[in-house]
Amino acid sequence: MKISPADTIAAVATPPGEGALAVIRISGPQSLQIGDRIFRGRRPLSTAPGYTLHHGTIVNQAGQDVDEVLAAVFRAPRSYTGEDALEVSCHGGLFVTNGVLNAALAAGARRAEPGEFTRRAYLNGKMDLSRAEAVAALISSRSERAHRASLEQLRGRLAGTVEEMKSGLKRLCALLEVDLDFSEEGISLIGKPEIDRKIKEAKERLERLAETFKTGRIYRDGVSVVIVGPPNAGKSSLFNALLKESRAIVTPIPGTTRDYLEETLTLGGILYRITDTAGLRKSEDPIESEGIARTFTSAETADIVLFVDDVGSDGLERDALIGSLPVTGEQQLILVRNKIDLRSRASEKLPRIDHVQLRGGIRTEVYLSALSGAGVHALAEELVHTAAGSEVSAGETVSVISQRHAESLGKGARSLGIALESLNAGMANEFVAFDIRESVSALGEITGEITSEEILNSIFDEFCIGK
Ligand SMILES: Nc1nc2c(ncn2[C@@H]2O[C@H](COP(=O)(O)OP(=O)(O)OP(=O)(O)O)[C@@H](O)[C@H]2O)c(=O)[nH]1
Ligand SMILES: [Mg+2]
Repeated sequence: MKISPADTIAAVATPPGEGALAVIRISGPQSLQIGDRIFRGRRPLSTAPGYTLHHGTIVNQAGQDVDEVLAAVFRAPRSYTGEDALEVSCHGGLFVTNGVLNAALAAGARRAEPGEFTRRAYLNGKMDLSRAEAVAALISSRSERAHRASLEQLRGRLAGTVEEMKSGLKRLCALLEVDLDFSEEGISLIGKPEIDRKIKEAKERLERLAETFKTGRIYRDGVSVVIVGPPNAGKSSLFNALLKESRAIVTPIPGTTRDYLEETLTLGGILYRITDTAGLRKSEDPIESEGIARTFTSAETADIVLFVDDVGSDGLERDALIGSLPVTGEQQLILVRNKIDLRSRASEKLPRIDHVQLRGGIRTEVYLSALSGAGVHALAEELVHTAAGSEVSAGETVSVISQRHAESLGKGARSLGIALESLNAGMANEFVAFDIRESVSALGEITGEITSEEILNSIFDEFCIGK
């Protein structure tokens, strides 16, 4: 991205399509002069104070009226970007918004790159990098928890925690270095056990924070759940029951589902991407075989695998089938015993959840009827419980939503690990301090104190234009 802060940039900030209103954003040193060229109102915008609204008409290069608008004037540094800026609210619709944008471009503005407004806000010190990233996350959040996590980051929760840890580590460095100055005189300001404890504490905190990314990822991307099992087990029926709509075709013929189907669903504020797949069996039919191959692929990448079988089916066959799935220890497997309504004894017709002790660990077994709906709600609760179970934040209220942040936190923790080793190997304080400083600079990457152009590009390229 070529960026010159001397450019004045413009973009439509609202989504394309028809709407009651749309906003065109203009930011940069020439904003108000460009405003004067395209806006006809009671007074020239360049004479207006910041935070004022003006009613008028946008006129294009050919002198034609484009739309009747409201223009908001912002003066540096009191704007989103920290520059002089204009926000023109016009009527929605592609033709009008493009008309206003084109008028601004013809009057000297340049089309903004994706994320350029927020990038400028960051470069002008209006927000730290973690907050700038939170803007993108907030816009793209699709569930309540994703929204909450990104809003907290936008409000600087992560930046605050990181700053606090950085100053603690810097203090420790200072103590170690002062100690270095006096060590010849045999005075020690801080004992080794104390240093050891402080470094360890900080390292563990960084590790815990990095760990919250797992949950953060769940909030941001949602949880993927794949329904697998033998043909006719009632997978599609369960898929429909969870979605509360008749989305997948259900028939008594085994092999009904050929290709997989994916839908989203929100449970307990978390977004779930649920996939119904083709039943697992040996098949001569090339279409069905391809469907089954896809079932394996889906199972491989899922967070949660729901293995559905008929409650009356043979356990050995089922376990062999489960064993053939590419499910790792990182993934959760829930066994769904379906069709309890067909059981003869009244007590067996009741839905329930069992936690069965197996050699490899505990397996959750949910007894339900996808047909009658009995037990489906309990399964939904179990799904929320399973996803929330990975909230291993252990008292952390901040959750990391960006991989970049998780990596920097991990890097910071590793440097502290090296500092601990140096300390315990009896190395001089300056070596210990050096590694602590490394950790501080890894943390600095999160808030953007230390960043390369490359990192900035990768962050802001993900933004939409106009943001
Ligand atoms: N009695 C009873 N029948 C069920 C239940 N769930 C599903 N069925 C029936 O079982 C048959 C197969 O259901 P599907 O949902 O199509 O099964 P599937 O696992 O998707 O099957 P394939 O797509 O062929 O792999 C249908 O006739 C369903 O009505 C249940 O809980 N009780
Ligand atoms: Mg099916």
